[in-house]
Amino acid sequence: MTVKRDTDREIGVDPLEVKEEILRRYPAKVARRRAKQIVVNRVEAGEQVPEIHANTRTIPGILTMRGCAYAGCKGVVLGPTRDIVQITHGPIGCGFYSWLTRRNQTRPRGPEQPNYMPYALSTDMQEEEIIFGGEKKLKKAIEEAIELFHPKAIGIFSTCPVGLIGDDVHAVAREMEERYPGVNIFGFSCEGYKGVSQSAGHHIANNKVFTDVVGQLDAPKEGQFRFNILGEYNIGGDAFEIERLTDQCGLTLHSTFSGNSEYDEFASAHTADLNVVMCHRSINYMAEMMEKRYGIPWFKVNFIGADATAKSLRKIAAYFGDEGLIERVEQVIREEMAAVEPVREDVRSRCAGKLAMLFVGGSRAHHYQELFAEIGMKTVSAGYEFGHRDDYEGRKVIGEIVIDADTRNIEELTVTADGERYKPRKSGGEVERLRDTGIRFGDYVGMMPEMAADSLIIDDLNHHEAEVLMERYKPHVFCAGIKEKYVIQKAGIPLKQLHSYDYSGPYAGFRGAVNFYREIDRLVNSKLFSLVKAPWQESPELAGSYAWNT
Ligand code: CFM
Repeated sequence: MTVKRDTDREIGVDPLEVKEEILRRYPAKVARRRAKQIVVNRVEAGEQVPEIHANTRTIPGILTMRGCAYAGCKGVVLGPTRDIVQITHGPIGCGFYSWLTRRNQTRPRGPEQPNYMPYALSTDMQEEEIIFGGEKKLKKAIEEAIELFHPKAIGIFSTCPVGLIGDDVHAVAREMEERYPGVNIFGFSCEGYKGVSQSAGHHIANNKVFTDVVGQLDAPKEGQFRFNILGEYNIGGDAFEIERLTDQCGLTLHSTFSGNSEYDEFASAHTADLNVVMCHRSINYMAEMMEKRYGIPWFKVNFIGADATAKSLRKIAAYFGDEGLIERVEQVIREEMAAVEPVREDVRSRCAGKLAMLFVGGSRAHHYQELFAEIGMKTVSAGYEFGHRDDYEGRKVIGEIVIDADTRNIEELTVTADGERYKPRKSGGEVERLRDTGIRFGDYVGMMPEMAADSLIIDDLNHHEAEVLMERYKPHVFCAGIKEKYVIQKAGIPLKQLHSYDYSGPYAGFRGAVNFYREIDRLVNSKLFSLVKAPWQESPELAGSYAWNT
């Protein structure tokens, strides 16, 4: 299939028909299940949107885009931290393929400061350990790591076989901590199969970092207006751009979970006065738990998109309520926007009216719609790989979510206020006043209320469905990951990787927005893709013969 498209025509696609066409290919039972995960959007009063089925098991046999719980824990949440030694307990492939592929960057404060990110540490489990147990080898690995690096902290990440054979990584962590006082050693039961996707791994990571790291160090950073950013992982240097901006504004970024981060920053994060949440899916648990235990309020921000960045900086300034800060933030926005606007207008003149689709993880399919809108492009279809209903419909539905066996599998911590260190950061009256200005504490609006009616929302998109979308909508750009990239491009549609950024970035903040506009301009206006001829156009069927006994 190669998609032929006329530029700038009306969309003229009935989303319901597309949904029916998708479902027609499935056996009845599969079609019934998928029907609940494919929803035509409607937005009614009170941000009410249709219910979508999400965070449930992928049907066996379907080519999903999802990853595993280990990926969500080790790769996503802890991966970007530079000075926690991270040991993958398992076969070498799990450690190797989660090593640097996400393009999270880091910048140690000086040449003498530790940075373990360039290392892939694994116990390299073999048959012998599968049969006789791997705890001995794990202890040896920890010993070696301590001798080599003298780290402050070590995380042990469990892969599937660890759970299957019953190695107790937590007992090993306790034993080794006794042997090496001063090194914080903690294990994660993040076996790949622990959940229906990497989302389970986020939750497991949040829990352990909260119980074993946050609150270990009562050392507030120097500076005014101290806050943490949760759910920003410094892909392609995004966190560097955000740090540049918050520095200019005179804010004190205490810690980022976990882009460009250090152990001590996590350990003392409870001393900051505000948490702002970028990626709601991966870290909302931490925001909630820190609020309950330490009294730190949180609200959602978005640094993807120039207007969204400006809005987020304004919200943070309003929260601290200092006139000087508010003025500085306005000045930074003015200066930065002056550089953004001419590029945006120029790119918009070539991109307006073109169509985008976004199928990414658990938050970017929402955030990046901002950037497309800024250059006049429409998002006609979007979905998450592993978002939950609250990521789609907004946090207001959390109470209605049916807890199934897979969710119950993951521990939900009971968190209470810390006797000494709980401290409300704002009085009730101040919170009310800020709410009136539009700050929604402890809330996330979700993706669907911010999307146009009739856009097609698809959870856990698969290969067959992506093909139907391409044929019917003929989008000008399709955003997804490396597993989708070449299939889509062979059909003549440019694919922008929104996980790794295709070796580019940053895309956050004002400079990031400029990078993104330019790149999308190059992609959607390139003649290259109309010249692509997929191999199957010439010979639609593969022919082959077995070499048998020759
Ligand atoms: Fe959050 Fe992320 Fe994402 Fe995510 Fe991911 Fe990612 Fe993602 Mo890939 S934490 S949910 S588990 S924003 S690695 S940096 S790009 S799928 S949309």
